[in-house]
Amino acid sequence: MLPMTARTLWIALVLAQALPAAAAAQGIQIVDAWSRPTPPGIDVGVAYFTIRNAGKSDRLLRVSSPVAKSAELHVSAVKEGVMKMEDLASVEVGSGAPVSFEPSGRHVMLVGLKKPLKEGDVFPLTLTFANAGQIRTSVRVRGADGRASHPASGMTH
Ligand SMILES: [Cu+2]
Repeated sequence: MLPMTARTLWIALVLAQALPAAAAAQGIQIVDAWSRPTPPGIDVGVAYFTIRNAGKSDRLLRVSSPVAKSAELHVSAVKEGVMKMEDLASVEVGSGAPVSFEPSGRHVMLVGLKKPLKEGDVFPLTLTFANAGQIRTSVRVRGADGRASHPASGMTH
């Protein structure tokens, strides 16, 4: 048995070491980032992910990836029976409420791909938030089916 003072110090040291990991888990996390392979001749791709926010409210301002000339925030919506996309200036990320980017909804459009995306590829995506700053994630290219909910159109989103 350690003397009480040494034991207290030891516990304090253990807690101090645990703190950085705990702090990292409190902010914004990007999870389950994925993409689709691009069909031949198409230089536009897509990225989906979920933003988790255990901290205070924030706002996603922009995205970028070295695989494309530009990356845009879009939302798909059915208007008068037709699926259309609109630009999003930014995306609100409330505290505690996950924000999903998913087929037929919000997505990142990768415009001007430098090379086709193939199943199994992994590429970086950087998300810039108003408060949290830049957060980098890895996007994995899944099979062409991705998720079954994707509308059967020629486009990749
Ligand atoms: Cu789009």
